[in-house]
Amino acid sequence: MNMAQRKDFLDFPPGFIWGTATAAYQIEGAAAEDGKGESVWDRFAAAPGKIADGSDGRVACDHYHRYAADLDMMKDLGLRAYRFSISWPRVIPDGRGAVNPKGLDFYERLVDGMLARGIRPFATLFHWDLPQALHEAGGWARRATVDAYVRYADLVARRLGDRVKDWMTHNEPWVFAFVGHLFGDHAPGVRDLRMALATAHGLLLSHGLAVPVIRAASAGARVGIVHNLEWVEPASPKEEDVAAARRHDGAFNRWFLDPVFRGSYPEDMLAWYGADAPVVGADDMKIIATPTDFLGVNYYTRRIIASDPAGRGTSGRSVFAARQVHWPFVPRADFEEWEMAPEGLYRVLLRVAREYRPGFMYVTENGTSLPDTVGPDGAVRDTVRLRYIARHTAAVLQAAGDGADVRGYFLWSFMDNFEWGFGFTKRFGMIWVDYATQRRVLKDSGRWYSQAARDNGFPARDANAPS
Ligand code: IFM
Repeated sequence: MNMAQRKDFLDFPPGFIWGTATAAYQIEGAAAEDGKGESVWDRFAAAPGKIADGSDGRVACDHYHRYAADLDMMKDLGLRAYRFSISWPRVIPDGRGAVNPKGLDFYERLVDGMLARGIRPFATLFHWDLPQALHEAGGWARRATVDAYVRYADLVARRLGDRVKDWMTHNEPWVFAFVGHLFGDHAPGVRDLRMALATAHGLLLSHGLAVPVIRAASAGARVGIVHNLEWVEPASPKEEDVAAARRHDGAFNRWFLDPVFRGSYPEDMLAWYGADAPVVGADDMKIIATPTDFLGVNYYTRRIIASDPAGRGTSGRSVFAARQVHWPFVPRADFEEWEMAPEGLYRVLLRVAREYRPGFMYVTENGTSLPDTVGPDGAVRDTVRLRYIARHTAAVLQAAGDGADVRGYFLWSFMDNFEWGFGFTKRFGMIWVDYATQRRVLKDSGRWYSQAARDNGFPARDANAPS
């Protein structure tokens, strides 16, 4: 059958990747097992009052012990790509000293387990679990941490690079830098703009330095970075609202895209940050702009922004003199700030393709949290999520049709997990997890996604989209 001709059906390009994603600290557990060192998240979560439900990632989904059964489920669902992250302190407990062979062995078992099941591994090297010792030595603001990361990237790529060919240096530097070092809601819980910007710079610099190192260790590897991007619109045509929206876009999107793809920080934001802007070494920007193969786009929301010098900015702070405005009628996720706006994903992909020419792209994360429960019939009827995924993947298809080279979509997340400062109160998975027993239950959305992956598309009516 010619799959491209199905009537009333959204056919995705041949070879489109339907994957799923997780991160080490959110699922692995085994936080102090087999020689793993302490990460900033172990330390942060242990402090009273930091996590909404008082939980931590010590056990999480116990994936460290249950990975084989989890991969079996992935295979049974017909998912052929898995984006996972490697825990730096599991591999090098203090970040820069002795290597922990058992840590590397775990990732080897995991990767071999994927390959044995026909699942393509997409590895992220840093998804926020910085070794605590490196944070105490000054964190990403120090060149020593940048160099330690490059050593770690080299070590992991040498060990796994014959089997892993898709690498991501960092996940969402914005979140680690700003939520962790300006807003203080994430580990390591610092509240200092200068520190946030220095952290972001260290992350970007380490990315640029690691790209050739990974390529050298993993022949034929494709290497990229993952940014969380938002579609931003001013709340009104008023000059101050337009300026606030531009500032939000500058802080959130351009501060991370411009260096990687243009080799410079945006001028307007450098002026806005003034003396807090990072110290930039002579070759830093050239290094950060080392050409990559692809960009990973994490998309969760659009934001409508109004000027408000004293008001709540993103994440409740006014550093950007802006405030988010919600439109009535737009459904929101369980995360109050997040509007369900698939057209924003379409626009982000086209904007990035046109303005930054990043090679190709993957949507490396997209998904939504809902207060899922298991019904008396044993099912999790998460119709809202199902529709969310259908509409967002339809937006990806539309963007691909309009010229954005997007080659895959990774649903966040494979299973419910530890959602950082929200602990276990948010459920993003296609699989529901009972944390007391570690029972897994496939949600309706997971069943739908599995079918879409097998069919490389789905009926247009699922997304209310024209076929
Ligand atoms: O759970 C996170 C993930 O670690 C990074 N991107 C956003 C997800 C949902 O908040």
